[in-house]
Amino acid sequence: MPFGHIVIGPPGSGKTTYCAGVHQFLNALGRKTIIVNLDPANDSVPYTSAVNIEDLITLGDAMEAYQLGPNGGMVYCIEYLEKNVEWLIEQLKPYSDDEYYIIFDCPGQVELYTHNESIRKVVQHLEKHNYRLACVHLVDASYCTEAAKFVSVLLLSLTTMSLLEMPHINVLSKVDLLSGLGQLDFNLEYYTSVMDLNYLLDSLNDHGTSKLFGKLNRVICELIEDFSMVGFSTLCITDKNSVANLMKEVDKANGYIFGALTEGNENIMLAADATDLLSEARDAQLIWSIATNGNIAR
Ligand SMILES: Nc1nc2c(ncn2[C@@H]2O[C@H](COP(=O)(O)OP(=O)(O)OP(=O)(O)O)[C@@H](O)[C@H]2O)c(=O)[nH]1
Ligand SMILES: [Mg+2]
Repeated sequence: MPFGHIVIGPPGSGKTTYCAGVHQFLNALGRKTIIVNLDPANDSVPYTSAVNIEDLITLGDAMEAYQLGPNGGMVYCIEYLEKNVEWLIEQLKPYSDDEYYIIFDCPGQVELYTHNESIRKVVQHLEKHNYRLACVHLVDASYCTEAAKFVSVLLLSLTTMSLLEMPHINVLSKVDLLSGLGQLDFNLEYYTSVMDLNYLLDSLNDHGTSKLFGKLNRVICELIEDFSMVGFSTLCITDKNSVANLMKEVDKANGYIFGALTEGNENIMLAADATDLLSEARDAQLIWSIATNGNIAR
């Protein structure tokens, strides 16, 4: 019963860096971890993958054979992986007992998680073979700096959650870079806990937004709030505590914490247990000196 997680998110959100960092972190804790590279556009990666989609199909071959551009080629590669999912199962065989923890580095094409079904089908197939997986969805924390970007990220997260239908953790990545991007309108915990979105409406509607779109913005905010399914963890990949806190969430989501907690990682996971998501956001705000312009959302 191997555990693991897939790592998804828009281009440049930090997926490959995350895989390398978490791989190092877990191995240092004595947890045998492997990385599966499912991104045929990953040119030079900072890790050694145990399984690599490029041994099945390369982006270049797909583009050349079918005269596709990079986006079409990528979709072709992932659909090809879905059709040949038994290849992946076979490649994973040496790692298919619960001694191993598996991290899947996925491509950044957003459509693969919003309306194309291949990744979902590959995950479902792995689940049928008893892989216990969660999804870690990285989005760049810089989206917090503008209301419209933040709302679009919330919608993206909801759409992705509803397509993949698996245990899901949304993460604001590269939180250490926020301090260089000016002041946030609200404290970081406002963005991580996705509190009362009405506070964003003024900013959303301050560009001479027509009545119709103003109303649409309000309804979108209400929709996101009504489902209250989206929240965020924060991450700076070079900060051990930040990685430990996130791994605690992931271990809960895929059930690892109940099924395979071994000596070695026990202590750090217990230490991480002391943190909740709100205080994690408060700590991150302090550690990374993220300034706000004094607005308070209650
Ligand atoms: N400051 C900072 N930079 C980060 C962090 N995580 C990733 N980066 C940087 O963000 C850039 C993009 O990271 P990648 O890991 O290549 O992102 P990706 O999501 O795999 O990108 P694609 O595969 O192209 O979709 C790199 O320059 C990383 O060094 C972080 O936590 N903090
Ligand atoms: Mg990558």
